[in-house]
Amino acid sequence: MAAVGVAVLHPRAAESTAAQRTPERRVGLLFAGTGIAVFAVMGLFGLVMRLTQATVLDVSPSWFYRLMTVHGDGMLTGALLAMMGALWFVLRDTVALKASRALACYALILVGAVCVIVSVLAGGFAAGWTFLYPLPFHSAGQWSTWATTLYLVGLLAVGVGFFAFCADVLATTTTTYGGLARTLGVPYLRGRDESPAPPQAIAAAVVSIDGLFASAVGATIVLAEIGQTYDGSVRLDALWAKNLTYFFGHETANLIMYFAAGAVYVLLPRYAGRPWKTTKPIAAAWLATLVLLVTAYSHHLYLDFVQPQWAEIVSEISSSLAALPVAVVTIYTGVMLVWGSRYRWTLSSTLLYLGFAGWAIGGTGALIDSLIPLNFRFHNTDWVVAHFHTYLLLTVIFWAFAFVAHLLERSAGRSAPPAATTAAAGLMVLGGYGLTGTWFVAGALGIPRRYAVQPPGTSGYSLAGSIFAMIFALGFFVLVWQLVALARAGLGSHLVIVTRTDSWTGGSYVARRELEPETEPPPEVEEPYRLPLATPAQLGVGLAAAVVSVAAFLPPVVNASENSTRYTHLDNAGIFFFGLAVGVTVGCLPAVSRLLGSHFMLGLAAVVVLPAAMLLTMVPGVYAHLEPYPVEWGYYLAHNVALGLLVGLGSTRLGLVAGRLAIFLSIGMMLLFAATAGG
Ligand code: HEM
Ligand SMILES: [Cu+2]
Repeated sequence: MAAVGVAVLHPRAAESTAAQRTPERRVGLLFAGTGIAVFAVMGLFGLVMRLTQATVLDVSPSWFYRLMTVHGDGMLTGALLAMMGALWFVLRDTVALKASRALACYALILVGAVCVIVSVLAGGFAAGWTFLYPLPFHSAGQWSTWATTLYLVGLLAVGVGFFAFCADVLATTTTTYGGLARTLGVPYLRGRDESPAPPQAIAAAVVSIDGLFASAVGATIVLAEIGQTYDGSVRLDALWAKNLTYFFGHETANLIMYFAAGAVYVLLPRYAGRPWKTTKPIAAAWLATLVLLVTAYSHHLYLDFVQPQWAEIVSEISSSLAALPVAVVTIYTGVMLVWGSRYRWTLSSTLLYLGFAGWAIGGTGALIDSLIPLNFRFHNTDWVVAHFHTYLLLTVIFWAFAFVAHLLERSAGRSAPPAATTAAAGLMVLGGYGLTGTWFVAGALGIPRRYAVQPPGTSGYSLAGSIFAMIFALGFFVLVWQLVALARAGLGSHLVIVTRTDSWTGGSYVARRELEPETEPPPEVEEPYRLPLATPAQLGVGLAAAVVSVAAFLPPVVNASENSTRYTHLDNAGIFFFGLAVGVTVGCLPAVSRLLGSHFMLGLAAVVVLPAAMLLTMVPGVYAHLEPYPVEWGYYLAHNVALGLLVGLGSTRLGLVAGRLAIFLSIGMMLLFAATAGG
């Protein structure tokens, strides 16, 4: 049976590629299948929007903006899900990720998505997927507060699912490859490591770290806005709010691409018959990306003159640089891998290859827009819509299709007929680039984005775009039809028919049994992972931090803090920090750690839920009326200490890398919240 699913691969890769194991296959299909289903529905909404701008359909503006909001959120979530599944699938060859954890994250994301859909379609929420403050609170009678609340809660659930996924991937991958520095290839770059981690592991570490940053920052702004839904006295600082929102928004949209790159490092070689090895340029590029990913977002604030000038300069430099490392290195090495390899052209591998073009073209469009003199012209025009649709639709979505085709081709043991592959790919390329092409032209002419009713005389671009979108849809139908055929051909390929003898009657019967997996899953890494504070010196640092933060309780500090909401929040953050430092230090004591055991999921829940609880109770509506009463106020402070303590204990269950990062992020959330919600 070794031949099952291998016939479609390159002969050289077929020998070294392990047969697909059931858990990976199922998780991959679930994530990517959901992503593609979401894509189909949201694509239809996209077409309706474009036809409205073309004045062919007569959808009211309030419905246009609802569709736009749910389309943006839905597409990004669907694409992210698909690529999370793909990266999980390729990592699982060497990293013992647990399917149950991936499924828990999936469930949370789904619950969040349902909340968002209800808030938009039933509640009328239509502030765009970026929910930029204060728009959610100025609905002009289009939606009520419950819709805003439900929308924000939905985003929070999606973010929590994503955070948990990243924490698990980071903890397990870095433990498997011997720590963060080694996984990222730092000793290898310095010539001290002969066998670096494979590129998909490097990518996984980088995207999960940046994913944790993005979701922690996103959660902070979402929680601050939720605070305003039940405490009308809360006012956020609009500039801080915008910074946090775009940090989260830019990051998440961008990360999808980098998740995808990680998966392609494994999938492409299976058709090229050559391994995609870690090289110094690849390792260096990902290291640079780790930093550039978090500094590039502020190109969304070029037009905000109150933003400090140094921040604008940093963002112009990092936005320009961000495109270079991974994109160029990956596209170049990927195309070289295919070049002269007798590449095996199947449905999957064709889409993989075509995806590189979207990344190069869309990336160039982004780079052009990130240069300040040009941004004056292109800011908030259809140019922006053009560039991100180019790499999301023509790269990420192509790769999502390619990933599912890869799974199905292998269980079917064949690919789609060449004519069908050509038709599907050809129609989608023509339709896709036609669609984004009309946006590039419209943007260059200055047509603004996010206008339900576009400037008079420009509906021709929208009409052309709509026609191209329908051509794309035609290609998509051919593709789905082929995928269904492959799925049916592969049904039961993991089962074998065996003849058994009934032990009682002695008669024999035929039964189907799961094929024995030919390869063992990777060995599980032992939990709990290495502790965040491992040596006596590190424990000493934890203790010192606790002692220093006692200052937050000193009467002069407390009195001074009562004069402004911002300082009250800072003081609360200090009190939380005290609890946190104690919790981490105690949780890392060997005896206590043994007692706590290996409760990764419980630790993760503490790290995710409790900082959120802290921020939700940090609004004046909750604490202000307690302040005059010493005992009640004491309870409030004790509650903050307790939350910090439990977050600290929880973080120790996440291991050295994810645990330390979780500690850092929970403090960061408090400080960012104080800066934003103190206004
Ligand atoms: C299937 C073909 C697609 C069509 C026809 C389509 C159509 C549209 C249209 C008409 C808009 C509004 C543009 C404007 O501002 O005037 C839009 C916005 C958007 N689309 Fe798509 N789209 C497609 C695919 C995708 C994909 C694959 C993604 C992401 C994976 C995506 C993500 C977005 C986002 C994030 C926005 C911005 C929403 C906002 O401004 O709040 N779209 N799309
Ligand atoms: Cu951006």
